[in-house]
Amino acid sequence: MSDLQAITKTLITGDVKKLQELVQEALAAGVPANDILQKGLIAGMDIIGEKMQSGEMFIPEVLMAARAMSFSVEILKPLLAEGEATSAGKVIIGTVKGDLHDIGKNLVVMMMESAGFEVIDLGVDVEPDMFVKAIKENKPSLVGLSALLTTTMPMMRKSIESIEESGLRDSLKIIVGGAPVSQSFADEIGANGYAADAGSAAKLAKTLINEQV
Ligand code: B1M
Repeated sequence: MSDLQAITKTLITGDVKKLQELVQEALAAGVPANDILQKGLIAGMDIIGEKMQSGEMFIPEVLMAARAMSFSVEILKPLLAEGEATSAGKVIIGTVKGDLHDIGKNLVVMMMESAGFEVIDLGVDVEPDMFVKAIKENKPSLVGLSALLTTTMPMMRKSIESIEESGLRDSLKIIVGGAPVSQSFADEIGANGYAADAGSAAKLAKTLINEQV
């Protein structure tokens, strides 16, 4: 079994200690951090998703795997993120109301911070009004909305509407992302952009903020 296959398999078991050891071993063997993330950990999460759907895995087991993934991402963090000294701008990010998925959103936070943004992370299950309140308090250049469920995608529209109703929409850019989200959905709900992954989200944020100034 390759290093990456072992990582995928161990992620599914949710064994934090063993997974961390395997990640360290793969790094020591010269496997690039991004391959460990994409081909080992995220590939494992996709299998977990299939197992959830087919009823082979249940929520407590998925939570253990999610925890093991988060601890392992901590090891990769310094290698994935090459920080910039200057501030690229202020960003507010959150997973929308009704949605508790945060692994992808946390990767977006990490990539944005490493691209030099000051990121205010509102966490998960964020009410539209919480975005509005945080915008008023922090005056960001950009807001990022994450959703992993088809049932919470409408909350992205609702969050953008609340920002519009508060009169703050023209002062910032809004980007959306998450597995069920697409460019056409982003256009439909009036977001400024859509990013498929964490690296693209950081690049898109830079492009949009540079357009603004
Ligand atoms: Co959930 N879950 N889950 N889950 N879960 C999915 C999303 C699902 C596809 C699994 C499946 O059935 N195949 C399915 C959704 C189906 C649908 O809506 N069509 C699902 C379901 C149904 C549910 C529950 C309803 C299950 C239940 O209770 N019966 C429930 C809902 C709870 C809730 O949110 N209210 C639920 C619960 C959970 C756990 C809590 C157990 C756990 C989350 C733990 C956590 O996040 N702390 C969990 C997990 C782990 C998953 C899967 C297995 C993995 C998600 C993940 O972390 N992926 C997932 C299946 C899957 O995705 N294959 C599944 C890895 C992560 C790096 O990728 O999040 O896509 P991702 O992020 C990417 C991009 O999407 C993008 O960049 C990231 C990095 O590249 N991105 C952005 C994300 N946000 C972005 C924002 C941006 C830009 C890019 O700009 C702002």
